Amino acid sequence: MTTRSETQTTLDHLLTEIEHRNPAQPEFHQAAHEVLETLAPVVAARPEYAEPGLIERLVEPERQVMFRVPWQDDQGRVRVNRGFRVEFNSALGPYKGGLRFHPSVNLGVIKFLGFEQIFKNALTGLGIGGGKGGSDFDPHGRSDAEVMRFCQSFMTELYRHIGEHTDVPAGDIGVGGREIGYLFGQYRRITNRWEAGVLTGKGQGWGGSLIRPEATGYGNVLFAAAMLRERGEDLEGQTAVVSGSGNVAIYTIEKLTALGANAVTCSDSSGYVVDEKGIDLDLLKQIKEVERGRVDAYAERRGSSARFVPGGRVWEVPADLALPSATQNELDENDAATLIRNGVKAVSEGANMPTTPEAVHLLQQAGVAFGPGKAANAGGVAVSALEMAQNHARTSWTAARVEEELADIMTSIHTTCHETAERYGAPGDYVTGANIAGFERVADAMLAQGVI
Ligand code: NDP
Ligand code: 2IT
Repeated sequence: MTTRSETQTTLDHLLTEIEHRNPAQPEFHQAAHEVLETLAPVVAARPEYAEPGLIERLVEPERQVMFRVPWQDDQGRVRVNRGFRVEFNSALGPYKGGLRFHPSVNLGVIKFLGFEQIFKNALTGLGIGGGKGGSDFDPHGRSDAEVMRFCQSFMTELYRHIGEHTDVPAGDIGVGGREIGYLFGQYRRITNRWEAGVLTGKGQGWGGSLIRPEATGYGNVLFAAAMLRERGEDLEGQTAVVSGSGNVAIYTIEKLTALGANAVTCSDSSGYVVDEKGIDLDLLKQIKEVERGRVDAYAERRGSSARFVPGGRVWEVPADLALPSATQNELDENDAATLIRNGVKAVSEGANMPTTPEAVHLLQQAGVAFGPGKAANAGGVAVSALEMAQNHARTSWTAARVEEELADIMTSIHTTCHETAERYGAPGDYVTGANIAGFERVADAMLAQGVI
């Protein structure tokens, strides 16, 4: 029997090898460290997981596709972007994960997201593998026609790699209902198939699931509420800081408000807004979803309760809860120290890997409940899988039914993470619980299916 520390030494060697084999991919290294640094207890306890090659296979994507995406802007100029799809692991089902359109996208970013997605999707308990894709295309300031031409060109290559039984993309940063519509249209045109289950996040009326737009934000609030319940508290009357002002942030604020909390901030890459009366969602939705504007417009139109802080971070606003919902590494050590000083009780990640490893450590040391993204934001992909189920059955469920299923899934993820952490000697540590529980499910499937 190998001890935990011997196992950790083996995992540390593997991490060094991952860094050498995947140079210049710091986000992927960070995600691999986060998972592999918590697996020693389970690998030491269950010898089958120490089988040579198992974890080595897990950290190597099954397939990685990179392609040229040429398109013409409104002036007729040819632009060239790079497209990606990383099909990371299909032991539990078709690859599943979003597409991100943002100038910061590169292979390492997509690999970090795809790697996270494997464990997140496993935690949902549904039959979905892990994948992610996207492009360094920047949709900001582009006309609808430009976005459409870009999406059509992107799908003209991507279509040969995806399919309802193979790989099912959805949205992420810069990809929402509009983009999914253009992507689906081009897929249908090229393949001459009405294959609803090839993409999720589709519009109502042509295969989309009710509650999919809301699911990530709603799910994260339910996860935060479950963490608070463990401590004998609830959301009622709590002040919350939320970063971002996109899909995840908006529906996080909506659910917080519905459950009696006061969400006082939102942000984008220009700065943040603080509104002591609580964010007015109708106004925020109008500015972000309809006008595709910036958050400073919110402060201008809201009146005296709100102000815009250019370049600032929402974490300096005192709050009981923090729900980072913009992007990776947006909450660092200094931010964590500020949150702790201001008495934060829980941090729950709507975004993927928004909290730096040093900040996670500080928060956990200070006794703050910390919900890692792969558990806390799994509601989005879970409802995507429910969308696939509805598509397969050629039916659509009521909003109430989808919301009920989402609530059950989030409760079950919380319980699984909590119990797993306790079982492996890390009570209250949701990072360890999520990583081990996700790993066990994927690893068991990989072992059963042989060396592939
Ligand atoms: P959106 O594109 O709808 O919104 C993204 C928001 O984050 C915008 O307000 C954007 O501001 C801000 N943002 C993005 N990049 C940066 C950056 N580098 N610096 C500062 N602000 C930034 O994306 P989503 O809401 O869908 O995604 C937000 C996060 O949630 C991501 O981490 C995503 O991976 C994760 N997530 C999304 C799910 C989904 O279902 N959509 C599911 C699970 C996780 P600006 O417009 O100025 O760039
Ligand atoms: O990070 C994520 O989980 C998502 N962007 C959603 C993926 C999906 O397939 O719905």
